[in-house]
Amino acid sequence: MLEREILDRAARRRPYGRDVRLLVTGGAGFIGANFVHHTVVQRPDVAVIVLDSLTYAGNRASLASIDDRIDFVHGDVADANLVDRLVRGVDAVVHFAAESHNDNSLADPWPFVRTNVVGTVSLLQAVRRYDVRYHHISTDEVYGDLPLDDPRRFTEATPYNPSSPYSATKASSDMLVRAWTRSFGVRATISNCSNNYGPYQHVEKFIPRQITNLIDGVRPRLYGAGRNVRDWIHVDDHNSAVWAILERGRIGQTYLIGADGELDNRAVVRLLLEQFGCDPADFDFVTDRAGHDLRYAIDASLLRSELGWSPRFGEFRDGLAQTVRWYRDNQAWWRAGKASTERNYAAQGETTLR
Ligand code: NAD
Ligand code: TDX
Repeated sequence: MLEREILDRAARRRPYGRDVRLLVTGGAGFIGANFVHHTVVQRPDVAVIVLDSLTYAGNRASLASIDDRIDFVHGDVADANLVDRLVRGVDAVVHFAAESHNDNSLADPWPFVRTNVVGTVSLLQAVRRYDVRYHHISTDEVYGDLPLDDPRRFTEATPYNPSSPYSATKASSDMLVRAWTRSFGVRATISNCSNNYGPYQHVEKFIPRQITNLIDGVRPRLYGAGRNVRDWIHVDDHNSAVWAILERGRIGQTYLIGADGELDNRAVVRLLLEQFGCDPADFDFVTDRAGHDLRYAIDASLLRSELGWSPRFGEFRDGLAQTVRWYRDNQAWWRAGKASTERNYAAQGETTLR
């Protein structure tokens, strides 16, 4: 559909006879695409407009099977005029769009500043102008990292202490949301989630990179000593939490999203090797990431107790097996980006250590 037509429809209220009009930024990316699929299936009362600039990380094919159920606008969240025209016609915005990969932010921070910081301001100005409900998607990385042997986990009260250019821009965007809420009364909520896994995740990220390596008979690659801990959550559990916050969250509140999924990277690789029937020692250590955060861990008590949310995916092993199946069954989706991703890693200086 022509962008003009979508804008016209967005400018009029509820042209489909549906109850809620929702603008989803970054809806062609990993979590955003899963959110749009989830919404189309679970919430037929919601009309979805996706705004996505289709960077290397955005993939139109992720939405192909529901194309007739959504409106898609190819555009930039930092384009304040476009954002203003779109926000004017909706009831709520969920802002997923971001430059999301730590390694890329170390190589070139500028796109991160533009999309994550300037893009957020452009949305905040528009939701302020039209008094539109806004939900901001963020990350646990804003809190920095925790020691390995430490009972503490991140809570909503943990001070911000970001390590990478990526997490510093996400922390900045959270601060901007808080400022617009306090100073201008914007009706916003924020969620900070831990590491997601599941279908449609770009092959640059840890789990899909190792799965697609294994499909191609290449050994998984662990940064440093592989001892870094991430707190894994299935993307569908992240998105059900986002819906709980959209519907029942307190305005101005931050909610941490996590599913008690702490594992070190070696353990994840061992589980993958097991699922491919390989020897558990069949992996390589490669150059560590600069400033590599040691451990993330989320305490999601507030989300659970106040909003009654709980994750549906119990066993990480099962969610991982489902994800492996998805990458085996959807090779056309990821093959196009695999070689260029690996060239990127090589150009960033990644070498095998032992
Ligand atoms: P992704 O990189 O897979 O997708 C990002 C999407 O945003 C892509 O479709 C891309 O084309 C789009 N985009 C980028 N710049 C844009 C711009 N200027 N204008 C419009 N669209 C643009 O990212 P993801 O992993 O799906 O992450 C989505 C959000 O969730 C991000 O805000 C990220 O910080 C946050 N988050 C991610 C994780 C995770 O584990 N992946 C965990 C917590 C929070
Ligand atoms: O090849 C690899 N080998 C490896 O050991 C890659 C790509 C990563 N790693 C390690 C680095 C991390 O310790 O695996 C862990 C996960 O790495 P990423 O997938 O790059 O995720 P991370 O840096 O933890 O950030 C992710 O979670 C928080 C998302 O990319 C962010 O967008 C989100 O905010």
